[in-house]
Amino acid sequence: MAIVNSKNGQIYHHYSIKELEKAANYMRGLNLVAINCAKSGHSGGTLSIMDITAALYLKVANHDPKNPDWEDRDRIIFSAGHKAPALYLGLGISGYFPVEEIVTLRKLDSPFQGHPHWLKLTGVEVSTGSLGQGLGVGVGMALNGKIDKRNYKVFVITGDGEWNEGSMWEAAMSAANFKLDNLIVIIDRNRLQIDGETEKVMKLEPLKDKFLAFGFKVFEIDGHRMIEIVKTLEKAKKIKNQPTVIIAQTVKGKGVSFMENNPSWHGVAPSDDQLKQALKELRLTEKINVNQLKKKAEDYQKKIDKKVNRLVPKFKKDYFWNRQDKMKVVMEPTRFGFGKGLAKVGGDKRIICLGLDISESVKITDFYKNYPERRSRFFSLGIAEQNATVVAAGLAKEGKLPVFSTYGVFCSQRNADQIRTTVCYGELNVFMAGAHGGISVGPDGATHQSLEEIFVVGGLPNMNLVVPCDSVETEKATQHLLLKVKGPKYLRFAREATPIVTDEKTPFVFGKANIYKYLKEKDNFKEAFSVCLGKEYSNNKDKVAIFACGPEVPEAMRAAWILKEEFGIESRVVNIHTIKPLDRETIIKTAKEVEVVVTAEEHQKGGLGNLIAATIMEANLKTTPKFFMIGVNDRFGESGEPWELLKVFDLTAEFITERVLKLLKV
Ligand SMILES: Cc1ncc(C[n+]2csc(CCOP(=O)(O)OP(=O)(O)O)c2C)c(N)n1
Repeated sequence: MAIVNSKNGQIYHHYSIKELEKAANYMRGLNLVAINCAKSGHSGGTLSIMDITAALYLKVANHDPKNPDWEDRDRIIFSAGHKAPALYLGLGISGYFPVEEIVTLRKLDSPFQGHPHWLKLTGVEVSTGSLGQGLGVGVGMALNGKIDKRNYKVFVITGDGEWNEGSMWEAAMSAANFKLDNLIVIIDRNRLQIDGETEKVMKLEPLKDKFLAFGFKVFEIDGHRMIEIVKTLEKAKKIKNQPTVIIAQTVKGKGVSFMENNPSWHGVAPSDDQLKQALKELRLTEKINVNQLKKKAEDYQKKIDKKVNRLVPKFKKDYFWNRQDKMKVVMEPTRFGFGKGLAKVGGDKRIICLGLDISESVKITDFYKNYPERRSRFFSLGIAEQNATVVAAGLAKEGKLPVFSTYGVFCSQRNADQIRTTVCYGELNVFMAGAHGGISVGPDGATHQSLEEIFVVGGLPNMNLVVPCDSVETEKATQHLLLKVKGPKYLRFAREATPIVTDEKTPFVFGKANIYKYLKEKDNFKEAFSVCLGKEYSNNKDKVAIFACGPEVPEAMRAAWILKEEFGIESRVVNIHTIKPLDRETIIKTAKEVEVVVTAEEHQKGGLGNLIAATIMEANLKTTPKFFMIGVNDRFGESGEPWELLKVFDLTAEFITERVLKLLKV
């Protein structure tokens, strides 16, 4: 069938193959415009799945945009959630909303999140983005169809790299076990994932034989030949007693010459010139009014800018980073420090690095980039965080120093039980580097914004946990953890460029906090502060202490600057870079000396804050300071620009300052 009136069964329009091809081409064009407007997004993998998306939404799947919750609709799940724009275009082109609205993709408050969220956009069946989970949800929905004796089908779109995840095979096993003939799995077999060719990253072939052995009906098709796509999908709907998999041979970046088969286009947006060229190649220059669409996106962003600006507390001057002639900072992502640290100590033959298909971005490749001889100590495990954790455990048990790194969410939570029971219980020497921590990951949205590691990892016995404040401190922490700390260790760092506030001379003692004191305005922000170890600090004039970790340390320092310059309030900033073991001595000493304590973390409120609060309370002081925690307030993140999100989530210096003033009743 197709798009259908759920009330009377009437099909709204019978699409011909030609019309479907045209629609897919148009969707490709709009897709690139939206990604260009967002300045980020997945060009390659959306283009490879676009023909199948058009066929499903316009021709094969039964659904009714006027009745999105129709119980008998076919379900379409994008298990590969990063292909979200294709899903949005499928919905838009079918009439769920005016399709041009997609130009607000990845912007703050947009229903078109970086990864799909079913509670933000009607028509999205399931929230996805963490690879390897959508297929299992599809199994559940198909099972429900059987239980309730409904005739709907469940189509699940998966990437091919996604099949590195063990959970995909668990889901496949259960689909065959339950003979789910209402489940149709589609593999976007474009043979590329982030780290390169699927067969080099983690061999998948012989894929067809694997599915046959699992008990699937298997079709192999050209995923860009519309007639073959439609015919095969229709055939798949009629298969009985077993689930179907369609291995669709596709080309990543299909339709745009410079994107085709080029892994570097995985997660990159086209520039204006590249967009122009792409639309020319797609013969859409006359059909898509780019200027008009870009204006729509810009107008939306202007509204957002206004809203965000209204939220931020105002002072006499604009104290935001590098807005004044004085107090300048250099910015660098903390992940660079991880790469540099790894490169420095990587000559130690015991160090083994494990790649998890996001290697370049998290900088683990710096380990061997300038040292080809180390390449033999780098192993790619693909998108398989659980396996990496236990493989690392095995290496550690044999005396090696294994390191793995991926997005903090997948590095600490996908594999939480492996970390707990195998690594921590066994006290194994595994280095886990949780990259891209916090909401400042930005437009990727909630699925990729790790906000819980301090709870999840910090709560584990035997764990060592460091959250460094800048790239220099990250470099020091990397080297120290790797070579000097025995046992499980987790390092949390971020993707976005943040101010460098330490240097070679700044002390870094594992387990011991540093204290910063704002002195006076200087040309260079860093030089406006003195810094020493907590136990060496003394100042009886401070009324306020701000305890912070990670990139909230520079924000806390900026708050100290505002407090002194605008209100004459003396404060100190305590950099708790080591969360575990905690520097209780400095925390208690500080609590005795100040009237107000504020904690600041780019994390769910309480990761750091609860630890500081508990330490102070357990000390049973004669007088306890007033207390407040700054952090993400028990909610998920969302898409938006990194600094925009820090403001919306009340995490910048202006909010810390405002809170201190409230507690001091200024
Ligand atoms: C559990 C998990 N690990 C890592 C990632 C980061 N990531 C996003 S896309 C991607 C590669 C996906 O490759 P593939 O499935 O082949 O999709 P395609 O190449 O078609 O875009 C990775 C590793 C993620 N989203 N989820």
